Amino acid sequence: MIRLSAITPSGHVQLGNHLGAVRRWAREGTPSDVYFISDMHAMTTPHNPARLRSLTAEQLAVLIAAGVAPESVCVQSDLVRELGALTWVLECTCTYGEAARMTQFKEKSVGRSSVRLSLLTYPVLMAADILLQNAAEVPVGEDQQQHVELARALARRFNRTYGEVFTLPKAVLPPAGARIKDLADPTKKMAKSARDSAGTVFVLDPPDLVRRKIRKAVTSPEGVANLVDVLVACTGKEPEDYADRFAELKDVVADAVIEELRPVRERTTELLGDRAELDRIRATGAERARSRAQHTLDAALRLSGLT
Ligand code: AQP
Repeated sequence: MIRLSAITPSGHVQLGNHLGAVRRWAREGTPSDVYFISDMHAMTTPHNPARLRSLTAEQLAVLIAAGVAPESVCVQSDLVRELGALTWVLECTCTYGEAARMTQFKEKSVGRSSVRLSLLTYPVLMAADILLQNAAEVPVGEDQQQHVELARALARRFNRTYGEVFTLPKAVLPPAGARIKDLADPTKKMAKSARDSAGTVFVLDPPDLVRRKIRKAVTSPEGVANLVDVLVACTGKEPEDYADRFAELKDVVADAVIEELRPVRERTTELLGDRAELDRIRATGAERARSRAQHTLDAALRLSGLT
């Protein structure tokens, strides 16, 4: 069984990405899985090419530093030709209404005077990412569940219309930390590209900054529930285990987060100092993902009447 998931270099990796996704890829992943940096998805909102390239390298290092097996990581754009071809076939399988219903599209396009067409269509590219590799499970945080459901619907429709080729994928959510909230505004989820970074803990933030951000966290009922969720996700313990320490909740949470992130931050710094090793891991991962994609792509093109 193949598991596949991705992270988009739209900003620095944040605590929600780590607890909701990356850490699970490291703990539960097997060498046949695929975990990649979705750099093409980062172009759906205005982007800077040099920053995109540097965040891609940084995220590759963070994944490996977090313990994701180097043989299962790759970078999306290394498969740009294969993905481009399958995305077209899947766009011809998806309706406009299905794409326009996506919550993330609605949230990210609201109030913008100019919206890239790719913001509407990128869930179809994401479906191509998943289906090309025959993934059965997609470990994601809650916000990506709807996109995985779209991938499943497209796979099922294609198989019924043209012939069986795709594995039907399903989203798998973590028991805790599926939706970490912004510390300064717990009505929103924590996000890499939040306008104000005060409520976002980044995986590479130094410990004193992590502590400061957590100390300033909002303590509304939602804010406290979020801190407890972070604590449970970091330590694997139950909230009751901390019942006598709730008065010092923020310090307890800060200690747990700092300890959780320390090895990732330290190892990422080492890896970023060894670009040749990162490039080697990237090239090996691309080769592996590309060769595995070939059979599915050929079959999908043939069954839909192309090639
Ligand atoms: N706050 C979160 N809590 C739990 N899981 C989260 N994820 C994201 N935010 C949280 C999960 O992290 C994985 C990688 O996310 P992504 O890079 O594909 O994009 P995203 O979901 O849009 O993440 P961000 O950080 O919010 O990025 P921006 O600001 O660019 O939109 C996914 O599995 C996601 O569910």
